[in-house]
Amino acid sequence: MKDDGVKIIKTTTWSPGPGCHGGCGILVHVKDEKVIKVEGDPDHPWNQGRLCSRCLSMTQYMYHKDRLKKPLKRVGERGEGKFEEISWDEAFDLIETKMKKIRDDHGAESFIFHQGTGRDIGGWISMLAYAYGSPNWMFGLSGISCYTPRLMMMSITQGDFAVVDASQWHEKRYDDPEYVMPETVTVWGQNLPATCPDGFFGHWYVDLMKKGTQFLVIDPRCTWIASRAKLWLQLRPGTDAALALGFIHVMVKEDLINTEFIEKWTNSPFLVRTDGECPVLLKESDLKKDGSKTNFIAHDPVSDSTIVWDTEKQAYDRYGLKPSMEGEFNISLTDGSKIKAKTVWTVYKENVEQYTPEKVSKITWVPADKIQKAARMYAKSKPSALHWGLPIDTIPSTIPTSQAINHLWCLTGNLDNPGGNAIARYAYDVVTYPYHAGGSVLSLPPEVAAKRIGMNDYGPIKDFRAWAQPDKVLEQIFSGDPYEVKGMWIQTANPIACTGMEPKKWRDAIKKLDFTVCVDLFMTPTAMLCDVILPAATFLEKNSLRAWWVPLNAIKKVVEVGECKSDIDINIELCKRFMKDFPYENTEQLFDKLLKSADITYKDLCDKTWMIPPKGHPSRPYFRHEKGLLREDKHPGFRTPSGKIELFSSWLEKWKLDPMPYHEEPPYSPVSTPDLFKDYPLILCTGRRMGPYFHSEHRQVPWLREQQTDPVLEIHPDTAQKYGISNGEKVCVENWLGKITVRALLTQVIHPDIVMAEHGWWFPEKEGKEPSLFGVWEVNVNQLIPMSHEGKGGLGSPIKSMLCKVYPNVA
Ligand SMILES: Nc1nc2c(c(=O)[nH]1)N[C@H]1C(S)=C(S)[C@@H](COP(=O)(O)OP(=O)(O)OC[C@H]3O[C@@H](n4cnc5c(=O)[nH]c(N)nc54)[C@H](O)[C@@H]3O)O[C@H]1N2
Ligand SMILES: Nc1nc2c(c(=O)[nH]1)N[C@H]1C(S)=C(S)[C@@H](COP(=O)(O)OP(=O)(O)OC[C@H]3O[C@@H](n4cnc5c(=O)[nH]c(N)nc54)[C@H](O)[C@@H]3O)O[C@H]1N2
Ligand code: SF4
Ligand SMILES: [Mo]
Repeated sequence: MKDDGVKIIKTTTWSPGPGCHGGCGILVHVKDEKVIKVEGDPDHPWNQGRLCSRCLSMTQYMYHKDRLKKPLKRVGERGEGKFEEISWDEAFDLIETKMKKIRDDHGAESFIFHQGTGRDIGGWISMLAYAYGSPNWMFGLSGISCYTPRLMMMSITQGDFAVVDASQWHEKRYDDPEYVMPETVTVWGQNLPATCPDGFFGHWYVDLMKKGTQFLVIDPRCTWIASRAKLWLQLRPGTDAALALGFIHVMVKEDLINTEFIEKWTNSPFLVRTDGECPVLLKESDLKKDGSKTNFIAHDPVSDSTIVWDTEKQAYDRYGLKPSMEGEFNISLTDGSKIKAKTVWTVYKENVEQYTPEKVSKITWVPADKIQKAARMYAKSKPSALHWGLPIDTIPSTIPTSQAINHLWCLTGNLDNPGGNAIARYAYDVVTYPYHAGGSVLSLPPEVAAKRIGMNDYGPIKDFRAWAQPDKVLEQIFSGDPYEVKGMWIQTANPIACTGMEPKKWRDAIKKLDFTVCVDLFMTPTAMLCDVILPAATFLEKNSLRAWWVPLNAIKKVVEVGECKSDIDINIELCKRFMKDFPYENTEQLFDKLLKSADITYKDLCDKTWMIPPKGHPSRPYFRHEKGLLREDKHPGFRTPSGKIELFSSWLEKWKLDPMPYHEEPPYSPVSTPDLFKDYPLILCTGRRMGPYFHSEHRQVPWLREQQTDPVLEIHPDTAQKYGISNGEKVCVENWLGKITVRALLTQVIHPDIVMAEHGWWFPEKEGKEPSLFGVWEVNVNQLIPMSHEGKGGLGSPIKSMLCKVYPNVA
């Protein structure tokens, strides 16, 4: 405490407040039980004192006059805007009665638990869903098109998620002796200085730039980083798989791959049966002779014969041979039949053969010589690190696209090495999000999990992450098939303004349900349609923790505002009402359980504020695959079924998806729908982030709103001229699904054949009740993007690559 009565408290950010995925260290200045200022904590290794405008505006956000401060109950018709304040006891009683009745009458699965992006919520909302008994916990974005595709593809390919190593695992950061600066960082469809997404802080790229790292940028727009890059490839949206395969083609042709790494750590020497319609990975049971593990094959030059052996180690010991990466073999199977087989690497090379720079250039619009140059720049740099962003998730071909890009670092050995792609695990393995029905907080019995919507349609929905599939959920709300959906709990989501594609369908869906609850901090277009609204606390008004990825952080309750409650407290109270033997009495008990793997109590973590795992811990780099730190069986290798990086994916094969990467056109494009393209001759890209705003949030906050008052459409000056549009003019953006009116921003950063629209817009100052819903229908670009276009595995959707026309708004 200083003399002026100001207390300074160290804590960590996480939603709600900035909204952001970041976990910055801050110093909170408190006077008379009120926050008067927030500043960056210079000692926190993550942000080292730096802060964005959203955190710096926290006082305006948390003490805003429009903040919800008491529970509300709807008293008029849905959407009429008539609510009355009720006490928390009344709210909990009402919710308990209504939700239990739906559970009794229709089964727990008929209630959907809907969240938005990954913030401090996944653990607590899935806990509530499971305590109630519903398997239908959902992130409402069509095709779950944010982060989940990335997480899943990296998990099934290499067993773990990986990010650019910007020294974030070290207390001393760039000065740590173990750390090596990346020679090149490739930024693939990501705008980090504005977005700081997913456990990464934008300033780290600026730090690396200053220290001499060169940048390769792949983006249809000339972003801030692109303007400072050594090489920038301006590709057509949604063609990233072709580009990555073009890189691989060049790398293989010019021998820019790390053969030693590929031989040792990937499944390239495994055998693929090639005499059927499509290549099939041969299983151990097909090959084994005496019950031993048989995975490798080689050509013995002495006897000129094919050797199939038990384990890699035995092969080395017994024959002194390395597995053969390449070749075609005649194999006798255990059932006596004879077949033809090739190694994975052989079929892999055949697959990439077709992606010549010339062909890829036609698909992507990137000149062939630039493709070659970029592939060389990426592959020759040592170490080389690569990060991809949201646009790789927001396409129906997200699975093969993520896979192709992921392979770049697997083929060059830039994985788990300093300055390459570091494997990112939750600090100390403290996990709150469930990755399967056996979640970290509560588990779901298999017969209940089996009712998850989308489970029977898509392998990834069945086996990874435990989300319900949102496109199928929306369809089922209207069809009632195979069972009726009766209610929705919405916590951290705004489907009408942001998360939902075809948002008018979501409006009708919400209004069709028997009972809906929204937990938010402000009245939103979505909350306006709900039956009960609960006021949530900001991160400065709650206790919580964060382990995404490092450090392990405490979030501390500093003050209270109105009667707002934290999401965790709200959910624990309801869990106790819905589940007889709910195991946690309060948040601290729950946190202590989650922190067991870090061997610390929540109270002690609060005293420290943050902790970084020590060297040698499985959640800290490097070279853990060599030391047996990644796998449960403690063997060297990766956390995949085979222990190898699976270039030919056994999971994709199991899900009846193509096991190797390929290019697929977006569903609406000049190539796939040439007739539509005649009427809608511009590619509509959406959702490039705005620094002052997090998605649909923050339009109320004066310091943020003054940075940008209304939504804009980025359009190239030549294109604007062609359509008679001048800078700042209101324009209509239209396609066969809908129309919005926004302001034209003439800018050379965008390709002439592409326009970029912002997402998440509504106007808190406009009429809230229907039909206006805060003016959301005038500006919400999601009206031009369809639902039910999810990709083959139930993941991905065409959020960033649609078609449209643009014309001056003369009305
Ligand atoms: N300020 C702010 N920060 C945020 C958010 C926010 O709303 N506001 N949202 C957060 C969330 S949930 C997310 S998912 C992240 C997303 O953050 P990022 O992963 O950085 O993604 P975007 O900003 O959507 O797009 C990044 C870049 O991709 C380019 N791009 C568009 N289409 C394509 C394509 O087909 N291929 C390639 N290669 N590039 C393309 C765009 O031009 C843009 O420059 O940001 C997070 N951070
Ligand atoms: N066209 C287009 N649409 C997009 C995108 C795009 O690129 N283009 N991006 C998509 C992506 S990647 C994402 S992740 C989604 C994001 O979609 P959302 O996560 O739904 O977006 P937000 O507007 O950040 O948050 C929704 C609501 O949650 C409230 N909220 C925030 N934090 C908390 C909290 O901790 N507790 C509670 N109870 N409430 C909270 C906010 O006040 C807000 O009203 O949007 C998607 N929509
Ligand atoms: S808005 Fe910026 S400063 Fe705030 S938590 Fe996110 S990354 Fe950190
Ligand atoms: Mo996202």
